Amino acid sequence: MLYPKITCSRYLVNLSGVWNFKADYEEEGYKNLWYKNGLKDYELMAVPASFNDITVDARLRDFVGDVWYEKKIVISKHWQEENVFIRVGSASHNSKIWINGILVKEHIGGFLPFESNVNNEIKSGEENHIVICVNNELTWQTLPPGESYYFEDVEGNKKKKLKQQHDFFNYGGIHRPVYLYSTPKTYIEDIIVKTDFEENLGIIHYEVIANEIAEEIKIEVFDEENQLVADSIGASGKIEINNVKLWKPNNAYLYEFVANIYSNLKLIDQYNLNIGIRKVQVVDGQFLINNEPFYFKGFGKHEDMDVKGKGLDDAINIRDFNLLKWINANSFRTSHYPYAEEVLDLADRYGVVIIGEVPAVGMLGKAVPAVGELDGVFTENKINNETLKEHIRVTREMIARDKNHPSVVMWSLANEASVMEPNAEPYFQKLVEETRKMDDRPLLNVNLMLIEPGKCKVSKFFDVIGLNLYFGWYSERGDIDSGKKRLIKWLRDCYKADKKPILLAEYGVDTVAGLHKEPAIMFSEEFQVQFLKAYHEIFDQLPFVIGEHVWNFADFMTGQDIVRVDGNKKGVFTRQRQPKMAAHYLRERWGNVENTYTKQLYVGGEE
Ligand code: GCB
Repeated sequence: MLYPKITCSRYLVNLSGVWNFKADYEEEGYKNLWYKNGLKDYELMAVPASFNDITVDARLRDFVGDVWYEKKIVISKHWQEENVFIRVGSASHNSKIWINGILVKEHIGGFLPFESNVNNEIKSGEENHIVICVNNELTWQTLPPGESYYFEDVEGNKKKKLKQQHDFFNYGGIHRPVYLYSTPKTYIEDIIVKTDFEENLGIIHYEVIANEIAEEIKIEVFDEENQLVADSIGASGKIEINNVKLWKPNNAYLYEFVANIYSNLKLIDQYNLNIGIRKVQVVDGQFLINNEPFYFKGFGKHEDMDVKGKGLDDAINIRDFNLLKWINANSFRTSHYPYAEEVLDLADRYGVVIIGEVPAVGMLGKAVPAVGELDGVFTENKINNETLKEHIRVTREMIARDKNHPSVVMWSLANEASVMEPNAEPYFQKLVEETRKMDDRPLLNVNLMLIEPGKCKVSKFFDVIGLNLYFGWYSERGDIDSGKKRLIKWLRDCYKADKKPILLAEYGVDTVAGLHKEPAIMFSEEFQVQFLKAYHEIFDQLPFVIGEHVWNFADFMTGQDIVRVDGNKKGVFTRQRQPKMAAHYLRERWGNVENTYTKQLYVGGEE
């Protein structure tokens, strides 16, 4: 799915801003036809933003159910001749859109875009009534899974609540921009670009998909100086670029790929895409970018901030990329869901390597942070065949959206699923099989520390194993030394069992900014530094460890719980994006660890 943009043949209207808004506390919206009759007694709401932290009303912050958004807009009469689409960047989690009282789109899933052609429903040159209903409930058949239920207090009052296993606040609302955009009647629906190179020759395999057979399709490729470096005719083909400049981690080079559709020698539609030429492989236990080993230095992140929650914010996003550069990081995982396309555009430009994750988080018999025995969830009425279908569908949506981003080097198909269960094996086998048909990037599965070495039933299907390890924090609490001993044994045992390169996908500790203790204790800034240093001493001894992603880039909001003080405080930066002591330590370490860091060459099963 192409991101909407203005080109010589397309136009768009950004509907971000202030919308009418109403939370449906009494569950009356559908009954009273709000989508047709409009909202009465509404309040004002920002789009894009989560609705939860905008007001001072705890009932709205914790609301579970339908919220309604409404906007009235006149569109140009010139759009009569065009195709018109409405497109929502994302809304959490399930949405419906009505134009002038007519349902035009339903979408399940909170982190990916959805759109609909509205030629028949929209009135050019007149006022249009747009209503979007967003529901923030989850089930065992959604990604992420969860369960809503009615809680009854001692007086018999009922309230809808959500039970979730994942450790971040279940923000709801329209999180990414809403656009109305136009295309010509014959238009480019999609572009697929795959790149490679041989010595100095860059290679682009492309496919341009139009909604109807186009007479002529012409491709032009421009370099960063806006010079035409190659062109081609036809809906698909191979383009070669001499003296290619590769897209490299921390050193991005982007070409502009321009697709043009002609009819009777007249340009009908044009779409331009930034592309990077690079190659990714996992070979002999190494992660290779452009045939060079790549060592991941960076973080698991969240889309999360004060007031806006998960609402797209360019200022925060650019600040984050500046901080990543400052701290000498080269990568991050979009834990635990696909981030905004605007974020991936920045990653392409800053040369930050991305692991794109589907929202398969919390496929677990306990809420995170989980300790003790886990109940089975790969069962008939929990994670079942319907969930698998949804998992495949969402993965397909993510790949369809993100496939052309050079920054995205790997897909993460799950975080902390209950993969020691026998039923997890056929589930993941099928998921991986289907995903490999969609794209050829390496695949990652991320395991929690309750899955003991050798107990993961699904590692064999994946290219890289991610581990989330917190010894010295969730176990050996406060005892970094003992945690470190367990860590090295654990990593060696995991490698022996699975023989796959290991990415430390999460390790870290909650740290209250400004809390200093000598000797260090849990939650102090000193403890965070000592913990990270101890882990790095181990990683540096193990050649099969191909990267380190600290949990987390910044403090983030979670549900209320006795183990969370105003959210999760494992950030190396505060929620306001200021450094803790550990940020200075990481900056120094990562300044000395090359992107191509390898510890020693090894073959097959040996370290
Ligand atoms: C994990 C989860 C992450 C949590 C983190 C923690 O393993 O993947 O979502 O936030 O632990 O801080 O407990």
